[in-house]
Amino acid sequence: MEYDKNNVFYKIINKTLKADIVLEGKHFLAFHDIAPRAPVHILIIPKGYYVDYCDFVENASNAEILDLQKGIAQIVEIMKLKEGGYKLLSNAGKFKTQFLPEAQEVMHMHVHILGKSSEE
Ligand code: DGP
Repeated sequence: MEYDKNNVFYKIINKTLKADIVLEGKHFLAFHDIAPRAPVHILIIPKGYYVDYCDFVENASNAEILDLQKGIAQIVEIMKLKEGGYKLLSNAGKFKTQFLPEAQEVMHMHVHILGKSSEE
């Protein structure tokens, strides 16, 4: 699937739409999900334009891939998620299951980081 710039994360990267940003790296942005499904629900996205996880891993540079992976670990640290545990989820396409009923809604690669801060 071709990347379509008509999506909200493209606007967040290009600062035409505001987001509650938690962390910015050279190649990624991490911000609070607008409709949180956990006490802590962060989205981490590459600044480069990739549709989904496979597009990202197949076409991004090693520096972009490493930066995003390290960014996830930094978010876990910053939001204090280690003690209580956390989940990582990246929706791609229209697949749904009973316990994870959402398909991909925003066609810009993103990873959901879900958990509960040990400070709460
Ligand atoms: P997915 O189903 O994996 O494509 O989830 C997309 C997520 O993006 C969903 O949890 C809601 C979130 N989202 C959609 N629009 C916005 C927005 O404008 N701002 C923020 N912060 N999150 C958004």
